[in-house]
Amino acid sequence: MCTVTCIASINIAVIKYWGKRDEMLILPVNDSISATLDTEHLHAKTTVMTSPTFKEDRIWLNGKEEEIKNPRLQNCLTQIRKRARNSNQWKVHICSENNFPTAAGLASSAAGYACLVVALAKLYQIEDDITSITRSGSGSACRSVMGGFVKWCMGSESNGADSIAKQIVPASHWPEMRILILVVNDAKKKISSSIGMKRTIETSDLMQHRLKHVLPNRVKIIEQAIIEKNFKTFAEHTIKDSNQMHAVCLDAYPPIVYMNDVSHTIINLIHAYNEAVNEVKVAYTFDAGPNATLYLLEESVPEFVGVLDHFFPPGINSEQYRKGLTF
Ligand code: 2P0
Repeated sequence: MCTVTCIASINIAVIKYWGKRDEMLILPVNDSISATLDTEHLHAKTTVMTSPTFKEDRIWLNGKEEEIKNPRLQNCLTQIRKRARNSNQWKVHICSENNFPTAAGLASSAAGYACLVVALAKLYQIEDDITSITRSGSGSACRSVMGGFVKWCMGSESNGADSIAKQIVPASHWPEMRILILVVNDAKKKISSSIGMKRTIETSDLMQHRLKHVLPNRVKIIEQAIIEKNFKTFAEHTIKDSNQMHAVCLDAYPPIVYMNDVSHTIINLIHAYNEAVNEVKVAYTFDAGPNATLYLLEESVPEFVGVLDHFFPPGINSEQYRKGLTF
């Protein structure tokens, strides 16, 4: 028997991946940029095992057996076995656990597939670049293979050979950076990212404006801001990109709405706070769900957590916030 265990963390995009140009190969319509959290907190932990006694490939997610025939999972397994350097033909058993809510817009599939592919690559002794395999599991997973700030370059080749993730800077480059995740609702989202992206690409006019006139510049600006540790520029573009992703979702037909009233209350609070301190100290971003991720510097954490505690006192559920809070 052979066993490998790996841990991979979620990543939170500041330039959103939203739209595919090739659904089969999972090739994006734009470059995206994210930060991968350290492995201490929100992570997937995956153990892969092979043994001559295993009769079939099997997978357990959070302790429950799931369908191994899932096409994306099959894609990953097929590609791994094609590139294997050893001649291990034994069946594989996969056990994966997330220590955070699955499919609630917290990039669980990114951490899960990154972790799975890294573990399988170790098991099958694959040493070359594996971002294309992680991408075939879940697009954003390719960004979770690396730490720090990571850019997934859309690439231009039709086979996806140059659609790969690259580290912009390691986490140690900006050690003062902190990420807070505000879990508004941990229920499974109603419209998956894949369906949301497809509908947006097919029906949103605003999406064309985003792709042609906004993103090429924004990607360059935010990359430079990360390298120069310019928080103000980084924060403003992070906020704008989140809002634009949700704007193109709303522009899709039928419209897609991922944020709820609590999400909007958080947005209002952050703008009010930044105005009150006369500085952009906190940035927010929302993925395909109502939960907020905040980027802020270490020095701002105590005061801002105090503000959060004041407006969102622990122990009150989000339904009460919705009714009780106005800014
Ligand atoms: C991102 N999201 O850049 C964006 C922002 C959600 C909102 O990447 O279809 O689960 O598997 O490639 O990777 C979520 O999309 O989609 C995502 P697939 P994935 O983080």
